[in-house]
Amino acid sequence: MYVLYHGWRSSASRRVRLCLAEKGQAFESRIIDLTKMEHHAPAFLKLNPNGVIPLLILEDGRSLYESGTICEYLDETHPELPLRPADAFGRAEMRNWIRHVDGLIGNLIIFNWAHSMAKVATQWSDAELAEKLKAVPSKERREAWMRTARKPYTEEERQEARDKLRVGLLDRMEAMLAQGAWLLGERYSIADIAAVPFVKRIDEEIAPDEMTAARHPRVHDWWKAIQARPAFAVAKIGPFTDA
Ligand SMILES: N[C@@H](CCC(=O)N[C@@H](CS)C(=O)NCC(=O)O)C(=O)O
Repeated sequence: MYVLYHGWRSSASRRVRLCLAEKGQAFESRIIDLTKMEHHAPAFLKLNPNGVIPLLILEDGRSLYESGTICEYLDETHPELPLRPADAFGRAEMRNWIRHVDGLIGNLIIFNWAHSMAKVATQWSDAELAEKLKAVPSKERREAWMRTARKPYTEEERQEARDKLRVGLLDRMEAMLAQGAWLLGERYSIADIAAVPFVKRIDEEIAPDEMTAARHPRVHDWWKAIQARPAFAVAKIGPFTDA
């Protein structure tokens, strides 16, 4: 059986759980607590030098990271009910979209880390914070942890992030959905899966007013269709905040 190192609220983990659910694949769940920096432990970094979740351990013991790559791997190895376009061009477009959505993650972090991560990180002493930051492999994430612990994002920064998600995600999706019910046309694909965790957060906290039928009608319908898929419930894409 697959073993998935993940977090219930982690966006990238949610993608992989959705893909596993679409493929009807069970997995052994290993929760990584980001507030305890378990993803920066040496044993974890050995498997994913980027120090992020998710991480999938295959049945033969090999491991894979990067949610988009994992989803493609799962689709290739479980080809029934394909989640990728049948042609090379379509698959190339799908990868470009996933890469584009991945590039927006910083805008999500501004909102996501203000909850349970901030609750814990603000309690660390300067010495503890410095020690923890030493293990964070990327400069961007060191900065994100530092901001979360010491310098909360301002309302201006939050608005800028909100605007980037509206233009870079929702407006782009609205245009793509003119071609069909799903982002790449008539076939539900990993392109849709890639957007789900972002849209979930926009809908529940970041900019719910942008999700109305009046503001983004096609995204509004797409989101309803996504939530009606049996895999959505199986993947447990629940509320992000404790409230
Ligand atoms: N591009 C990566 C992004 C993974 C990622 O950023 N994971 C987040 C959770 S959604 C994480 O582990 N954050 C903790 C940290 O950066 O310290 C993927 O798609 O797998």
